[in-house]
Amino acid sequence: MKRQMLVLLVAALAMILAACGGQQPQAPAAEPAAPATEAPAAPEAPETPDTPEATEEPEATEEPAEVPTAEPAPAGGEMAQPVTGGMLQTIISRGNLICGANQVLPGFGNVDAAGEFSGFDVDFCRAVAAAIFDDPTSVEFRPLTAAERFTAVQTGEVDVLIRNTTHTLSRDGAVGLDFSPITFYDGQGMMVRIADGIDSLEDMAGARICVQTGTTTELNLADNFRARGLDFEAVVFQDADATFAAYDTGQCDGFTTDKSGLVSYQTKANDPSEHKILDVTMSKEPLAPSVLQGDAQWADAVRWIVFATIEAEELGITSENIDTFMDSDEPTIRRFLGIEGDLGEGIGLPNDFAARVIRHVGNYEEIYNRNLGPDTPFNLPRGQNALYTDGGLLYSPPFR
Ligand SMILES: N[C@@H](CCC(=O)N[C@@H](CS)C(=O)NCC(=O)O)C(=O)O
Repeated sequence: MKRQMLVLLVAALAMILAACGGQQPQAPAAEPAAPATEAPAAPEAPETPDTPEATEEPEATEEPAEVPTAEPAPAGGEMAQPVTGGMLQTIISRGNLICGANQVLPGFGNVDAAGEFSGFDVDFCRAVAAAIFDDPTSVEFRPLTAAERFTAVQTGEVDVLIRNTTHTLSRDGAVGLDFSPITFYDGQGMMVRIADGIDSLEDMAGARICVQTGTTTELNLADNFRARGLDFEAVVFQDADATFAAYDTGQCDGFTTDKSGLVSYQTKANDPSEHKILDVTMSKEPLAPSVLQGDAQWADAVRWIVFATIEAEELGITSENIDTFMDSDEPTIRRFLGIEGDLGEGIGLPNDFAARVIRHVGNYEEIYNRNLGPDTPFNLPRGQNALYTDGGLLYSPPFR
């Protein structure tokens, strides 16, 4: 009788475990180009946390032993194999990277009449291509609106999304993305017409505010005005240019988005000098590249390509002077440039991936200055986007 009870108990337990599911460490998708789950129906993916991705096992549940390491295997122990053959292999076999980009945001992601993409984010797409193919042009840009961008990652339409996208918990979790290091620390701002005499959000009670849907912007706007006890009317558009055009033609009292976006859009105004950006920051908008969750190796590769640009700035290595470092005796520099060691191999990249990135695209400072620096119409001070050694927030872990 006791035995029968035990058997029943074990069977019941097995059924419960099976029903709960997701208890196994999640294997990386063999074919990441295929959607891990169905795309959410609503375009505002981040605001629908009950998307199917919500049931996905977080990456952290993977066995720590799966992390490739340059250290020798423990005596008598089996080394777990690095994750291979996922997205990175698909990209290499295809022969180019497909990067989700913006096409309407000068300075960050923009396309000209000849179809040429440029911008800070776009250069990070090129950096990823340079690391993989030793060729920054081996990249196809897929222009994506705010509403389209997450579905494009979820369905495998793009390999990586590098498009003024804020890292948030719901995007990391329910939407099913994995974020790379932050490439641009931003915050939401408000643009108004100088002639309207508005100096703060408090002067905007009852204002009509133009805002794009499918963004963190729309949510922060509501939070900020509610917190101040102010009424407002959101005038919402799917399309960024339409949102700004409505403001620029006087249909709204204010236009709100990330401050980087405001600076960019101000250059598109009929008369940029008629507008100003209020001295208020309504949110944290840490902008970062992202990939589909579930392919640890691909996420690692993108992560360390971004870090390479930051580390190179700290080491003083630029696209101009990189050759002078090739016979350096400094172990840190030799490892970083792949002259010795096999750091790249551990994340599925060539050992000289950082050198390729710097040679073809430049270090963080070069990328920043080329697109946003003093010689551009934006002339954005580095601020939080300076190295930690200069009082900013940029910090790369060691290349060791
Ligand atoms: N960082 C915010 C806002 C990003 C965003 O999409 N901003 C708009 C306004 S500047 C944009 O780039 N729109 C371009 C488009 O949808 O084509 C987010 O991740 O939600």
